[in-house]
Amino acid sequence: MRQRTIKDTLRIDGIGIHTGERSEILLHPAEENTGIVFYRNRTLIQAVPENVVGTFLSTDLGSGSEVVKTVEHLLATLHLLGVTNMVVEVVGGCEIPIMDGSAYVFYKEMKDLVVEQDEEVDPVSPEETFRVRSGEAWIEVSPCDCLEITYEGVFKGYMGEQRFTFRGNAKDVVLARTFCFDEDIEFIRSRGLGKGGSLDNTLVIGRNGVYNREGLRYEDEPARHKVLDLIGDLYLLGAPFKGRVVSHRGGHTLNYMAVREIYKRSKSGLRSLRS
Ligand code: 3BW
Ligand code: ZN
Repeated sequence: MRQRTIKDTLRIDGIGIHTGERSEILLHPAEENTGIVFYRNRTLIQAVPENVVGTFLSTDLGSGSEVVKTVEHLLATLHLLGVTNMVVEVVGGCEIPIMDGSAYVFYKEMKDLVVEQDEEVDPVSPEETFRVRSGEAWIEVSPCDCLEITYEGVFKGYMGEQRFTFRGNAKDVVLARTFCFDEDIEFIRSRGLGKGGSLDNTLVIGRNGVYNREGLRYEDEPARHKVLDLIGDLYLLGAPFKGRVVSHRGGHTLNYMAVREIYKRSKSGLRSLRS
């Protein structure tokens, strides 16, 4: 497939779900073989596995003393749109804005700006089937001339078991919001996280229903959002992924374990990004 960027700089601002701070991101077009690069306080942070500095309730990148938190929903949008070259300048707070908790704003603002470039990119694809696991959670990665991502969740309360499979249609996942359970908020806040979290950007699930007045966007919204997160985390490979992934109760930490394993085993991708 051809490499892609966007044709104009796009500015988006909002608050970070974890820091609660306002930030503005400037999405800049970039030349071939740039990859996805975050830029903050004169520091460049390439979106590659080596730069992952955190996976607890978000995926965070860092280099030197600079950190950019919560990159997963923006990366998912870029992955879905096949945008391979971009500089994401982060001004103000150190976190990507959460917007409505989904990838919708990023997707809507960017989709008509995407342009193809002259050079090709080789997708990253696994050569054989393997699993990574942590406790009862696992992720299975297998070769396929497709992009197929399944999430199997066993959620608390009435959300119960959910399974959703993405087969290439971005519209199935871009609107799914991040979520949490009411009983977990105290713990999350005690860890200094979720300071910007609210009903405006998070589906908050209680014992018998959701707190959000507008309700669910899909009955399986949490499973769809988990797929969105996985699409974003997989883009840390530095090139579009081609293959089949099934995540059973995974999260950012397990996603990252799968990414490192795919990366280690793969021979393709944006070779120029590797030293
Ligand atoms: C809660 C949970 C997460 C909040 C604090 C108070 C309120 C609302 C939110 C984010 C992976 C899916 C969910 N990552 C912030 C974050 C938060 C995500 C983690 C998850 O989407 O599983 O991309 O803060 S968990 Cl009222
Ligand atoms: Zn998410």
